[in-house]
Amino acid sequence: MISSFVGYFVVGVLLFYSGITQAQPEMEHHHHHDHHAMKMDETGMVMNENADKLPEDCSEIRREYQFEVTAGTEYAKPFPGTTFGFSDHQWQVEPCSRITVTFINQDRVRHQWMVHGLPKYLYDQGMFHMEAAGGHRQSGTFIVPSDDRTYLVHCDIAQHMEKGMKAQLVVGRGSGDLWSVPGVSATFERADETMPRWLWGAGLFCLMIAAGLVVVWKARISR
Ligand SMILES: [Cu+2]
Repeated sequence: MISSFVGYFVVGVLLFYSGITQAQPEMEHHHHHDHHAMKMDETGMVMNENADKLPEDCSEIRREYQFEVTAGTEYAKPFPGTTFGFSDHQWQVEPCSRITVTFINQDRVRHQWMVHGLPKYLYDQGMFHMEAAGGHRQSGTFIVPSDDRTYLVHCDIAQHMEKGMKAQLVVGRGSGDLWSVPGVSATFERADETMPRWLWGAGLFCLMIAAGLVVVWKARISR
């Protein structure tokens, strides 16, 4: 009941959103010279792209990477409990490298490839963000700083991360695996285990009630 209500709400938001993107095809013009670089059209968007500004702690671009990332339900198959997935859930790069990601969406619903925790003086809200409409692709470039760090990459659309669209970008030696990344630190099987554990608790509760009843009954008998 509640979940179907949430479903209607999400569909409503999506319809509203697609209405906005279609009603304003000149959006790209408005944002073209903006500080927060943003490309947007009916195929999706690329936000905070940065192909030339070096992070303060980098004296040069140390390496160039080109990744192709595909998104779709097909990539969820190897991971029980997931619905969506990326073709890769982990990328390893050198510090101070320039990364170009081509993001291909094979599903009908929108998907995002969003990196968090980048320096805020270069990336608004510390993120580089791409969104591809169903059946479309986007391409964008960003530069990572020099420190060893593991960055969260995910799709921010409601429930998509929980359903498998969670990944990590490891710069240098990284700073430890993130929790619940499919194929890296998959804890989705553990999520399934919470069901029996919950049932176990319920069983124990019933047993205690039964024991209590027996005690009361015996007390009445002995009177
Ligand atoms: Cu998604």
